[in-house]
Amino acid sequence: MENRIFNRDMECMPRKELEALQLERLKSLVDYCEKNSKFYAERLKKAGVTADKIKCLSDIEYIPYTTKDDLRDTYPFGMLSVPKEKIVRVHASSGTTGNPTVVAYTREDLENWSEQVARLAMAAGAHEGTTVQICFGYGMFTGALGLHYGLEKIGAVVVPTSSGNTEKQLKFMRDFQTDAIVATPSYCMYLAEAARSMQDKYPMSSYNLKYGILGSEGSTPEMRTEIENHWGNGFFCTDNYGMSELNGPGMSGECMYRDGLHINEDHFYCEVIDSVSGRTLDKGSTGELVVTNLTKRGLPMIRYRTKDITNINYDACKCGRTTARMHKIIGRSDDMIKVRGVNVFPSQVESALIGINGISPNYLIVLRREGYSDSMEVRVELVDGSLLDRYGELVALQKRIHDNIKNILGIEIKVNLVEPNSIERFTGKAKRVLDLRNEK
Ligand code: DLL
Repeated sequence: MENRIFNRDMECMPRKELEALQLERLKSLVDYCEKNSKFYAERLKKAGVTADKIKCLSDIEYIPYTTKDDLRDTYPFGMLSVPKEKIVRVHASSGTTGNPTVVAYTREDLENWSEQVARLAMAAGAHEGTTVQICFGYGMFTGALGLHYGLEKIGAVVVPTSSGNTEKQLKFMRDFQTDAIVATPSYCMYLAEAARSMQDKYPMSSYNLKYGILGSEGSTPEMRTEIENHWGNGFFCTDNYGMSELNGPGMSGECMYRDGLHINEDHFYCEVIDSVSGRTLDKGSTGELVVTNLTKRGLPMIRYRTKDITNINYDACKCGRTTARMHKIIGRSDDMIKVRGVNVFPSQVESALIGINGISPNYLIVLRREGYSDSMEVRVELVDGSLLDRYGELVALQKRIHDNIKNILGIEIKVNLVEPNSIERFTGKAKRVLDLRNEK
């Protein structure tokens, strides 16, 4: 893959200049919020912060955090900083409990967002003329439209198939000779499995797929290798991160060297904090990511607590970009599950499973309460269902998986091997945990 950079001036800026620009933009954001945001004007006043008080970037610590609850409490438009008529787009998160979180964009916000996505999509391999199929669901989710406009800005040939309808997806992929797909890692894997299952009719060589711009959910490096092997022919995928509160996709993404996700730092100022005490951690430490969107004006976000766990590397990258790189998301402070007092991230289970022959990377963690204790079952799909009739082999495979997971987590678990294709597939974000501990 060629190393292309969409906006060299911004992405390769000397760090001193970049930090000066961040400071200037932070002051201007605080000043803007004092004058235009009822929500932030009150917060800033209470904290005794004015734009003049911000002398260096770490002075941001005077400002309190913003949380998802703030957005929910002010649903739908209580955090707007412009009259509603100045908003040209609204998105919302699904909101499984309570009010969804609504986010809104001015025209200028949309332009910035497209620029952010264009940079990352190019870092991931897209360029003018490449055919890119967007397999994210179009709608209130930011993934599809975010990538759509970013890719159009680059001049890519955008194919907005949306999610679902697997056979059609694959047909367009073959007929249009699609170069790249945009999807969640789990859906990209699912499409590869589906393509393989139709190999008699359409050989894998009938696809021209070269890379995957993946994101919106976590994937371990092992899962990535599995996806790449499933597509074959040198298929290469990158990880892309973002969240609707911070525009959507476009906050950070991997370049061809895949050594962390480049942050669009001229737009996003990042901190890492201890999620329990709320204390800011030293550079390089692992903790919860807190982000300030320096250029957003419709619905600004200052020190937003993402709940995502990562660390940030500020060294320059081989690709020439000087922007800091965040580690792949290690987990979420709220999808971390506590099992008998031990912290477990689904990603740990995923990395323990990958590389074991005979199983697919589709799994489900089922938690139950047995007496006073938690039990954890890891349900894993077999590739060959006939193994269920071969007791000796089945037990050996079960033991291997059990030992791998136990070595990583340090707790006892139960492994349940199940028929191929019996675990639910998702076209959007995959759900890996079924917590039945509070069920009677
Ligand atoms: O998922 C935005 C997005 C769309 C990013 C497409 C990348 C590509 P939300 O639906 O608001 O926004 O979900 C945000 O998803 O806080 C993370 O927990 C998780 N997430 C997003 N990208 C990644 C990733 C979009 N690359 C929430 N790795 C975030 C791990 C991710 N988790």
